[in-house]
Amino acid sequence: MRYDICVLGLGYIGLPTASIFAARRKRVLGVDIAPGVVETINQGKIHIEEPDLDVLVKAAVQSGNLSATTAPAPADTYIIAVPTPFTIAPDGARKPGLAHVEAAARSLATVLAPGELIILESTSPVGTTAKIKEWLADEFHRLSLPDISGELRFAHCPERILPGQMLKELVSNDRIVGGLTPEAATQARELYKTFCTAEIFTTDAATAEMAKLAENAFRDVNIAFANELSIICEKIGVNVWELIRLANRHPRVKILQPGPGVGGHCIAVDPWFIVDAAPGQSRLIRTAREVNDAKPCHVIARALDLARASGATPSTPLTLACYGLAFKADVDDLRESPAVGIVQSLSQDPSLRILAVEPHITKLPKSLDSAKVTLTTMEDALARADMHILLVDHRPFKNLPAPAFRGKPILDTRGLWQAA
Ligand code: SAJ
Repeated sequence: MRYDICVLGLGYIGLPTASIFAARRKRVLGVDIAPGVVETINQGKIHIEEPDLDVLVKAAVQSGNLSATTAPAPADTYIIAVPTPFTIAPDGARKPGLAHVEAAARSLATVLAPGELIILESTSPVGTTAKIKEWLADEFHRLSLPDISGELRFAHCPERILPGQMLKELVSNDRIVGGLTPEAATQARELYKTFCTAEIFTTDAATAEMAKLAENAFRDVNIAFANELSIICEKIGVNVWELIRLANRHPRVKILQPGPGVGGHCIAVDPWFIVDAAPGQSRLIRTAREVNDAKPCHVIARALDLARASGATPSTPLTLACYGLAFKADVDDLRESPAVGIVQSLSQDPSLRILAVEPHITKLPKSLDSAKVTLTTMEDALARADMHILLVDHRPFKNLPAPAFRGKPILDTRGLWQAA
């Protein structure tokens, strides 16, 4: 069968995108290199947690418009939505990791035909869309196939959806579509109109690539400001939550919320692609990354100080309850989560026993699967712990009354329990 769309990568971006196209009656083939993921989706189930995605995927698979497999097949449009992490070079520099994009692009060589459109959705360094064309030309040459790279169309359409609100934002967020040629951008825009009810702006591929990086760097810099403020306020004895609430009453001030660090695979990654491209010109963006990356160490030091002050020693260990492991509120995603790193580091301390509360999981991640960390419920942690540390502002942790803590010390990195 010939597909309308072939989506490569069925993760947090690829799966919602493939499903929403299928819900709009496009014939969609989803491709993932993990056979387990393919099997799950073909059963109409999902391997990630996102509100309402289960219903959408089930309906898409049952309608026959969405199926999954491990290798691409001919389609009018190919959408690449694979991870773009960074790698750390021996000198410590963060380098964009484009191996998944390159592999996905090269895997298309045997199925492509002239006139087809290839869209890169993965957040990528400037120049990646153009590189896809080069990789394909190289692959055609390597496989002794006719080089049709000049007859294909290439565009970058960065995803901008927020985990936890993906299906809503997929439809209602404005989009930017950057083509290697104007025709490619127009063709991609027409396709996204299938489900996107907001405005779709066309530009060139490099501008679209940089726009996405700039958006996430903007957020990172603003979170770094909040995180730095929180440490300054701690030093000078000011309640940062009250300070931010009051400062934000200025009509042109909108300070974000401090936290235990910045997690996830977007905001903590993408600014490095800008730094890598222009190291001498991106001092602020680099410093923001460093400020945010240093925040978990600050939280660990404060937790240990509080534990010592509460009498924790190796012979008289205290039980510390850590609330939240996810990278942010109300999601199950533990990847690149500062909370996980903090809990792991605290669990190494011989004077602490750790209770971890994470309502979105049933099993601890491997990095915490030691005898010193126990996954438990909020009620159990509140009853048993000698100290409480809030790491993620999940809904169930909100509005806990002071008596719930039974006078035990608390460290609130999100301002849920201590906000003025
Ligand atoms: N955080 C704070 N304080 C805040 C806001 C966030 O500490 O005031 C922390 C969160 O707890 C989390 C991290 O920052 O650890 C990132 O969370 P987030 O909600 O800011 O962003 P993501 O990573 O879930 O999604 C971002 C979004 N980008 C922007 O808002 C500019 C989303 O629109 C993108 O689609 C997504 O990155 C992506 O895939 O690039």
